[in-house]
Amino acid sequence: MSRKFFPVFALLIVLSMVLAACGGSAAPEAPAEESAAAEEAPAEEAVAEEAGETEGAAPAEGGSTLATVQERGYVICGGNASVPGFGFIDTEGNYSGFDIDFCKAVAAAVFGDAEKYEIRPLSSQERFTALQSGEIDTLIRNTTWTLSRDTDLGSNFTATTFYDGQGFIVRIADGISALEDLDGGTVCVQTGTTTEANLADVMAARGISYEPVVYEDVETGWTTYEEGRCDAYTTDKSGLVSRRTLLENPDDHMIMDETISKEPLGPVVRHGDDQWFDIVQWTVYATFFAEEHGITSANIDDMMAETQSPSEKKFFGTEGELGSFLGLDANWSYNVVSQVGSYSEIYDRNLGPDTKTFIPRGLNSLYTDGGLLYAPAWR
Ligand SMILES: N[C@@H](CCC(=O)N[C@@H](CS)C(=O)NCC(=O)O)C(=O)O
Repeated sequence: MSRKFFPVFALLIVLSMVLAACGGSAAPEAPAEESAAAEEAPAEEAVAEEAGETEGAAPAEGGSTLATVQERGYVICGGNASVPGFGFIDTEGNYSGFDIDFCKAVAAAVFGDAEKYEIRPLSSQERFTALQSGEIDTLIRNTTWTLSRDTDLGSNFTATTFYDGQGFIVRIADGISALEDLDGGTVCVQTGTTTEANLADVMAARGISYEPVVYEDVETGWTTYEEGRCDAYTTDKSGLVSRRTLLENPDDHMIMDETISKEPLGPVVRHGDDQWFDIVQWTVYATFFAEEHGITSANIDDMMAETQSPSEKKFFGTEGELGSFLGLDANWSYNVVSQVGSYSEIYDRNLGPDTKTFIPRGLNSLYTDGGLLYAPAWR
């Protein structure tokens, strides 16, 4: 089962789109730094209102998310619906993407069935409130690990699945190739993101004057850029590669070389539930381990039958009791890889050379290939 939509959230999204449209969200607003802080703080009343009102909601703080998820029969991930390659909903209501696959991996680890998941589409602003209220079990949606989110916002970042950085897309015809060329210009940026504050910091540090064109709704932002009402659009480079594919003439736009920040993206859980944190984190590591060991969804049964490696035996669950330490079945990681794949399979399926959203692996390569991906010891 892949449960696709949730009426209350659908309503919230429609409402926010209506508000964004009515409120002319493309108009410049408060200085980026202030509004970023305001957007990111979880609205306490909203959290209180939402907590407990959702059927099968996970415990907002403490308690066993695993028990709640098992009782409910599926895992609920907060996802993105508008970033192809990472999290995207098609016209038939089906989700796909790199982040969606990691939600499926968690479902495979917990249930032995990668289809036992539901995606709740969340905007940048909604995501932390949804996590805090127990509305979702895990947030898997191009979310950057920052100190304040990891502490003050009550979130715990598990393993990073995608090392990213913030960039800029511009119209080639405008001849902009460096940040300095944006002096006196306008830059489209979405609220509730790290993007907004990074932009303000870097422009101030480099003495570049610009006008932020701040919007709430992602579609409004891209329309604003496409209509030429801002000179550049800034977000994570992954988001730029992804959304460029949706522009009317992608070839008219280029992503500048400049990378102005570190944006480590990965699944997030609530404070107060170490077991659930471990499950989500080690699910990601299972995909790294599989790539490190050359295990794929295609060869996993042969590898399991033939391996003499102690750590691979533990990985397959044919030796040891590692699964029970997580509260899962012995073959949990076998289920992750056989049903969803190794990290490289997940990456290539969504972001590989044969996709429209091709992004070279770069930092997202194994440590043995010069990247940052590294699974801790399987024992
Ligand atoms: N990684 C950054 C930015 C993530 C982000 O939300 N990016 C925007 C721009 S592509 C997005 O996904 N918007 C989709 C939406 O709000 O529906 C963060 O965690 O704040």
